Amino acid sequence: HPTTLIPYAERIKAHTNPTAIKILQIMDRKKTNLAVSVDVSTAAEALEVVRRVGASVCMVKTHVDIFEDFTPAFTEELVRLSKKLDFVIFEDRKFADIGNTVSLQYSSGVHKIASWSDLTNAHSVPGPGIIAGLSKIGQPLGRGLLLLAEMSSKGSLAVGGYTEETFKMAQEAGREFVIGFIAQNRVDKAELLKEKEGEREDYLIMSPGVGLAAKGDSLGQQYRTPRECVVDSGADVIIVGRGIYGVSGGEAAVRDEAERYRKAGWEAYEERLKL
Ligand code: 5BU
Repeated sequence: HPTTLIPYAERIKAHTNPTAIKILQIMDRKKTNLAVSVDVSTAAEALEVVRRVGASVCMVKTHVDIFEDFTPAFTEELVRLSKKLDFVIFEDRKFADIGNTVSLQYSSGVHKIASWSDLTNAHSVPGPGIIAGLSKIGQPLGRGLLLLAEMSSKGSLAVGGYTEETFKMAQEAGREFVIGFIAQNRVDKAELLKEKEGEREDYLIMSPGVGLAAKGDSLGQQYRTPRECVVDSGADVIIVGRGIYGVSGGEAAVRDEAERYRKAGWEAYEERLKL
């Protein structure tokens, strides 16, 4: 795939969305394509994990609706840490409703996601109105959106024609707001990429379902190694949750494990540039 042979830093010029540019700049600056997902039960624990892994990651992914102690103080501190430790914030909200509803869910309620999260994601199942509803809120703030083109879980229905139509929906929406996909493969097939003024369309592919030890869990999650994701399947960002925050051995172990995944992801990226 042509995009996978271009260094992250060179791909910056193919983007106009501020969040896409920021992600690629951080990846290049910190030599990391690792995102850590902090799916712990309290905001306080999540911040502890972020302080430990922050130096190793380009992105921190949250599910803020998990926290039993969520307050706006959490997002304030997360934003502060994102500036200090140099990462972007990705609330993995997986919006899935009509445009009007998602624009309210994105801007309002307890979580006010658009006010603090650089990046969020949406299912394509409702049709392009979901992109319009989210972009109305997020684009003026410089936020980015990923569409869910595939999932890591066993038996996912986001395959084949669904995945292809999701790609086309993103392409039709334009890259001012939709900057890429959550997927297991390069869903931006080389033959579908359009060229404008000599510049080929560039999308960021982010893959969850990454583990160096486990192959899956008891609820359908399936893991691949960083190398399988980045070299074999062309992912740009690897997303790791339990493999990092779930490691036993205390604070230092979590930090070391994040570093181990960062190295594995970065070495895989360097390997693919030489293909
Ligand atoms: P894990 O602990 O590394 O299995 O966590 C994976 C995270 O990525 C978790 O927050 C999921 O909600 C998220 N995820 C996923 O695992 N697979 C997918 O296809 C998508 C999201 Br989309």
